[in-house]
Amino acid sequence: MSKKGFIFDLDGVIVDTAKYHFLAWKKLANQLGFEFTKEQNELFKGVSRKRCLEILLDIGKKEATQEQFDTWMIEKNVDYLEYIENMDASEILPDVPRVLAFLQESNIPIALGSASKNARPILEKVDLLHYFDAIVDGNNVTKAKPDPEVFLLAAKQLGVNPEDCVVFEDAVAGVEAANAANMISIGIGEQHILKEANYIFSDFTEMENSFVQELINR
Ligand code: B16
Ligand code: MG
Repeated sequence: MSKKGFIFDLDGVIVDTAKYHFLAWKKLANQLGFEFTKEQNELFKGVSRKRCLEILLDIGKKEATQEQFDTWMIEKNVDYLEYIENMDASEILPDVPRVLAFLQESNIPIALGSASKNARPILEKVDLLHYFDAIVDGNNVTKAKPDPEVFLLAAKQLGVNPEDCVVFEDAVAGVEAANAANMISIGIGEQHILKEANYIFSDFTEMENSFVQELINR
């Protein structure tokens, strides 16, 4: 049995920050004179901030100079930071601490693999930072998911071979990135959306410790 590593995505796996991203993007869209819906926000999950703004401008059929683009990226993030300011442990998705604690008690190294540049402060706010041996986020990568860079870097920082890593992901692009990295992909969400994942659970309450133990033993 070789050494295993477990990698968690942040938004949609550990906490539901998608609702705050949505409010901030909606505010910007409205300010620019168009609507932005929850359905459209689905396209933004797991996608980098820059790519999100490109998609938003496509939706609103807006052109932007480089200067405007940069300003809107900053404005969106300032609003997002306001929305997440008061986040606390009550916003952790169900049973995430149970799985993290089980892995830690089993001496399994744990990493975060997120597209967000705000990942570390969010983990601090919800008091989960102490579980993580490595944090790879939007500040450390040059290529966004579905490129495997974020997960390969996380494996490297954990000192674990990519094929011995397990990834929990809620986004299609994230599952693709995990598969491209040759890792075991566990989709957290809906079966028909995450069908490329090796295993799919609607959330962590559906995943027993015995399943996590099987992954460790593989
Ligand atoms: P930020 P994840 C992603 O987080 C979000 O799903 C995505 O909607 C967001 O645009 C991206 O982080 C960047 O976030 O603006 O905070 O850098 O799912 O990869 O944890
Ligand atoms: Mg996600």
